[in-house]
Amino acid sequence: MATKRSKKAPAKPATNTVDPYEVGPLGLYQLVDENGEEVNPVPELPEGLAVKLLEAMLFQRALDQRMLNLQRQGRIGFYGTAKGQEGAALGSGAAFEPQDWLFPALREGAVALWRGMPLDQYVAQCFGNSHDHTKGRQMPCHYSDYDTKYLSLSSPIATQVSQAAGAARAVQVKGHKDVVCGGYLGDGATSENDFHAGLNFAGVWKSPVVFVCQNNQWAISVPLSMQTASETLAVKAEAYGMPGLRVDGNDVLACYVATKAAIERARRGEGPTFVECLTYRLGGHSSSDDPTKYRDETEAKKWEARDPLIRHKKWLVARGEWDEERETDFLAESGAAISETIAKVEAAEPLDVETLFTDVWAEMPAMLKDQRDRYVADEPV
Ligand SMILES: Cc1ncc(C[n+]2csc(CCOP(=O)(O)OP(=O)(O)O)c2C)c(N)n1
Ligand SMILES: [Mg+2]
Repeated sequence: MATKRSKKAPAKPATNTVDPYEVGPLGLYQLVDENGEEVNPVPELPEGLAVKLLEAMLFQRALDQRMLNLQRQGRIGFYGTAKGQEGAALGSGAAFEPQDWLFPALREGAVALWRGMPLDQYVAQCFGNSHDHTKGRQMPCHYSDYDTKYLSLSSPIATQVSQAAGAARAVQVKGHKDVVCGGYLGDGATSENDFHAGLNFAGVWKSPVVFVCQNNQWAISVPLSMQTASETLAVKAEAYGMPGLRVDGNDVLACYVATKAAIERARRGEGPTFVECLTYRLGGHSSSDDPTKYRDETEAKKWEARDPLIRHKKWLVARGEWDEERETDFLAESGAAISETIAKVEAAEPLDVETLFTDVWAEMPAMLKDQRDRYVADEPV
C-alpha cells in the first residue's frame, strides 16, 4: 500500500519514491491527494512537464465544452467529453514516446493533441467535411492520425485491447525493439471477449504493450458493481500472467509515473502491464446520454471535489509554478484558438460524394468503378 509522508518533506529523487509495482493491483498508487499535497514523493519529472500537463487538461476541458455546445447547436452530430478523466487520459498518454503506437477508446482525444495532431484535424474530424483528413468516414471523436501513431477508435468496445496486443506482437516479429503499443479501454470493456483475447495473447507472447483502463465506474448506465465481482479491475491482469497496477486516475502525476514504469518495463522486453486508473465520468456518457436518469447526482458531486485539474493546480501553485493570472491568460488564449479553428474548419466545403469510392482498394474493381460512373452520371446505382 502507498505510504504517507510528512507534508513538508521535499520531493525526493526517483529512487526513494514508492514503486507502483509494489503497490500492486489491490492498492491505490497515489502521489498527490485531493488537497494537492504529496502523500508520496513525486519523482523527478522532465523539465516543464507538470505545467504542460495542467495546460493540456485545462485546454481539453475548454475544448470539450465548446465541442459539446456545437453538438447541442446541431453543428456536429455527436460528442463524448472526457470531463473528470483528463488526468487519467493525459497522465498515461504523456508517458508514451513518439515511436509508440496508440489504440485509444472514446475519451483520449487529448492524447492525440498531446502527441501533436493539429487542433484543426481534431475539430474537422467532428465536422467530417473536406478539412477532415479522414474524409468524414467515421463518426465524431474517432480521431486518427498516422503521423502521431494515434489510430482511430473502433466503436465496438474493447477492440482496442486485441488491436494493441496484435500490433505489439507485430512489433516483436518485426524486431522493432524500441516500440511499445498502448491500448485504452473502459471499465465496461473488461466484460468483452476482446479483453480476454487481447490480454491472453499479450501475456502468452510477453508483448511490448501497456493496457490503460480508464475505470470511470460507469459503462453508460451500468455501474461498476454490475460489471464485475472482482475486487478491482487491475487484479484481473494476474490471471493472464501480467502485472496489474491500480492508480488514482485523478492524480495526473501518479498516472504518468505508473504508466511510464509500465512502458519502460515493456521496452526492456519484460512484457505487458495492465494499468487501472480509478476515475469518474463527471459528464454524460456522450451527447446522446442523460446521466440524471440513472445515477445519483450526489455521487457526481462527491467526485467533483476530486477533480484532477483542481488537485494538480493546487500542487503547482504551492510550488510557485502556477497562478490565477497565468490561468486567466492561458484560458483566454485557448478560447481564442478554439474559436478561430472552429470558424476555419466549419467553413470548409462538404466532402464530394465521389470520395466514398476512393481509398478503399489500391486498384478500384470494375464493379465499383461502374457504380461510381453511374453515380456521377446521375444514373441509378
Ligand atoms: C461491443 C459493443 N457493445 C456495446 C456497445 C455500445 N456501447 C458504447 S460505449 C459503451 C459503454 C462503454 O463503457 P466503458 O467501457 O466503461 O467506457 P466509457 O464510455 O465509460 O469510457 C457501450 C455499451 C459498443 N460500442 N460495442
Ligand atoms: Mg466506463
